[in-house]
Amino acid sequence: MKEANILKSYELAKERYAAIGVDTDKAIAELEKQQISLHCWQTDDVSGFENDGSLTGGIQATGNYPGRARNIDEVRKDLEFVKTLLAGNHRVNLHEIYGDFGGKFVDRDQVGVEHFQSWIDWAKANNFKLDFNSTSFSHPKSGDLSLSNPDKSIRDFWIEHTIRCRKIADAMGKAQNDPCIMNIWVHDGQKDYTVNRKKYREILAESLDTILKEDMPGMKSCVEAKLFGIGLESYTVGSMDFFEGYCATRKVIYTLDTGHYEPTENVADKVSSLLLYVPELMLHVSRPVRWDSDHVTIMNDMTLDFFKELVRADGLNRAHVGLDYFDASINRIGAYIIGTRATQKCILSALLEPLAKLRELEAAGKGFQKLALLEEAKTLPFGAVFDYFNYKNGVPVGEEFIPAIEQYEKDVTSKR
Ligand code: RNT
Ligand code: ZN
Repeated sequence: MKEANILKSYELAKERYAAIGVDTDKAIAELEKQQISLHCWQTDDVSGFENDGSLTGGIQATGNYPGRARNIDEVRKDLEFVKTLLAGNHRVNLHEIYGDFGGKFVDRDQVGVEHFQSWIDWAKANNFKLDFNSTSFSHPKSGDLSLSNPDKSIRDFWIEHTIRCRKIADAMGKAQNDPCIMNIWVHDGQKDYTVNRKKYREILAESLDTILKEDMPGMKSCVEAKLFGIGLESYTVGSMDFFEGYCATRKVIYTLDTGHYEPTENVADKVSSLLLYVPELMLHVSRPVRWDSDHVTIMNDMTLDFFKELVRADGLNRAHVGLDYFDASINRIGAYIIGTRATQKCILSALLEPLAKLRELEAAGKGFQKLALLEEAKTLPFGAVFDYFNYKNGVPVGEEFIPAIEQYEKDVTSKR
């Protein structure tokens, strides 16, 4: 895109937004500060480096587009390239199975900081901050129940794993001088009618209490609620109700994955209630298509509404934004960029809402005027602001990232 056109369009857009009381420079500055945690598992379809076993735990990556990252160097190379196409400084979200195990098998109850030292060094060298996840899936002991398993030996194995993961996250946070956000998602559930529903939930709460007992200043823990997993359709131990109650009473961060609710449920409306009772939110921005399919995030109504609600609830600074999808059917790097940029678009769109005016109108009972302004805001020159944001940060504007990714595919991923 021509530089002069980007600048001219932005000047006009800025003026147009100013007329309804919105400062576009301020919105851009806020968006620049907003880190997005890039989920490492988009590079390799949630495989990791522990072994060649299949993906279990009720999640599935569909498709076999060529070029997935096969080892730690390829994952890092892909992430370094992704970074060149994104405005802002971002984070990398690692799962335990992405440890640097040096070709040896390291079981989950044996993992330690040493297996992530090279990640800590790499992150520092590449100006990334790290986030972390314990991994309860894709393991012989995963079964249907991990932390909620009545069998003490299995439960203790997963408790040990998760405590070790917290220590790794703590070390990451201390090394980067910024808390590492560690997510705990367990797939625990049942395929068919479950009668001891309360029992497993009691056990899960107890296990989590044990895991979270020690305060670790370098990290923050969060727990992820879910509707159901494949093969675990009838019962999910860590349901939304379970984790809402847990997070509210224990003051733990609630992980809200936008794919983890009934397809017709309004995910955006959860934000303002959760923020009243839980300390912070961790977001897994995803796109469910009929189910928790983890399609690539796009700028759709759900994602737009979601970020608008966050901004309207003054909650953006209480939310850690991360992505969670894994589409193996298209170019994986392209999927990253589409999803991250879509998330940035939705955040920007929320920041550009004429909120002060809308609030004023609502308070004055001016329903028609409020609806009219909401409608008109939809066709304001948003694109010119987003283009300028990317231009200002020296990354491709508009569709210009497409050839860059094609080139990387030609040079790198197609040769894998
Ligand atoms: C699964 C959860 C979870 C995983 C990742 C890999 O439904 O969303 O967050 O996607 O941990
Ligand atoms: Zn998730």
